Amino acid sequence: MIGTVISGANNAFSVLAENGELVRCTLKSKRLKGAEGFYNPLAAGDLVAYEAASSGYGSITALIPRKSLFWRYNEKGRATQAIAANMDLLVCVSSAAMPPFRPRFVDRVSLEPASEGLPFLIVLNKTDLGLDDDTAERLADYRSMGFETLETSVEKGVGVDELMERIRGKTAAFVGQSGVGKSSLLNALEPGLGLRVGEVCEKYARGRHTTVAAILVQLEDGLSRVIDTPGFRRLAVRGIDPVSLGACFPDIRAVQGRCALGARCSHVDEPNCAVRAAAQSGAIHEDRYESYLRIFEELQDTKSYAKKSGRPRRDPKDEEIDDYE
Ligand SMILES: Nc1nc2c(ncn2[C@@H]2O[C@H](COP(=O)(O)OP(=O)(O)OP(=O)(O)O)[C@@H](O)[C@H]2O)c(=O)[nH]1
Ligand SMILES: [Mg+2]
Ligand SMILES: [Zn+2]
Repeated sequence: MIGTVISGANNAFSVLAENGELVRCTLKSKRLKGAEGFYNPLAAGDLVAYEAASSGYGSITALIPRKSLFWRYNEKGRATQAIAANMDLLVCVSSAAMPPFRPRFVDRVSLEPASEGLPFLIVLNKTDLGLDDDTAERLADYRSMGFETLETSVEKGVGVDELMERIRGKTAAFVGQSGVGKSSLLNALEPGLGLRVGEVCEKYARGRHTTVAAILVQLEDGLSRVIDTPGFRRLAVRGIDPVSLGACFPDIRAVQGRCALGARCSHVDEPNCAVRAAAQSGAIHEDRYESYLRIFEELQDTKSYAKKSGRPRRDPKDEEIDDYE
């Protein structure tokens, strides 16, 4: 039988059967077919084949190939951790304040959907706390590059209907830093959803990691599904060849064809680089270029290290907390 993973970890998963029943499943074998090489075998949203046992119980025999995936590089486990699968839309939630807007974090999140061709929406929540000029300008900048954005306030009920319209009939995964209001937004979409919401620590303006595991929720219309995920502070970028990084930044992609070295230009220090020139003139926002440079370096670094040692690097910098300020 085929079902959808709602939540779970290790060897205990809740699977939504096609008839709408919840089945508590374990894995048939430790090495799940189709999930080899991942830190965790299954993510919320995964489609699995399972054998039904006694009523309400089952065992998962295989992972059905994913049509999309949001994953993180798990630095402790040095492996790819699947967070949410099979969504039609990835929503990156950020906030206007508490915690502050972090465009360099949004840049990082945007890379997976860009390289996968997955629709991507940037939500700016907590607009009731005030939208400063800098944030408004950055948001307009994202729109001008072709990103889809939406301003919301759960507090004032702003943008919630628009968000519902955008995700209707789809599976949408919500990701972002802790405390930006992912669970609050989902609760606002439908009364009674009851996802846990936590306070933001006043002193550091950081969330408290209230959501601890990803969970897929089917909305009342029976067609729309949302995946709430735990917030994270950092997102290490992996799995993109440094030479194709520019293509994942729409603003860089638009000008990089004019670099003197053509496709060989990494836009770091080559002569007559159109990207660097655009960053200097302001045509490309300096923060976007900064994002590009940092991620490029990170990718180069891990690539050359993996070549030498045969395994991915655990960067000492990874131990530090980078809030992308
Ligand atoms: N002022 C204001 N506060 C909000 C808004 N949305 C959420 N909050 C508050 O922000 C805090 C964090 O909300 P959560 O929904 O738990 O945030 P989260 O993104 O799910 O956080 P994690 O589960 O830790 O990743 C709570 O105190 C919410 O009440 C908003 O639009 N405006
Ligand atoms: Mg949450
Ligand atoms: Zn260049």
